Amino acid sequence: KESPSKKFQRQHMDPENSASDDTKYCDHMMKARNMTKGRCKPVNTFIHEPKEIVDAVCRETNITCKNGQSNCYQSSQPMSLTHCRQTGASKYPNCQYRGSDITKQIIVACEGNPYVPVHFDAYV
Ligand code: UM3
Repeated sequence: KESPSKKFQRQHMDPENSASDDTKYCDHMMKARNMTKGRCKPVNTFIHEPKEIVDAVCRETNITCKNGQSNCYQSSQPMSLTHCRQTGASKYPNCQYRGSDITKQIIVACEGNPYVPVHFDAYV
């Protein structure tokens, strides 16, 4: 079975690509990373930074997650992100997305040993 950290990497990590204005990025990536199976995942953020940099956020400032859990962490540095959001006209199985390239601090939830990101909570 896929571990929570592998799931985070599949859904949120894309260090190879830099944020681009390619309007097809989200349509392609949401499908390639298996987030359009069974339903269209409505919102998902990809992080264009090295894994070591993103893993290290688990050692930064501890904050409360949106769901009230206490294991969230906010990056001190802004990161290169592509935020994908399903379009209003998009209907499963034809999942369509709009992408926004942004540079923002991220908030992730961390778990396990090693203590690594398992959920993308927000950007600020
Ligand atoms: N999500 C993002 N970016 C946002 C907000 C939410 O990727 O700015 C994702 C995280 C959650 C899901 O999936 O939407 C529901 O909140 P995850 O726990 O698998 O990371």
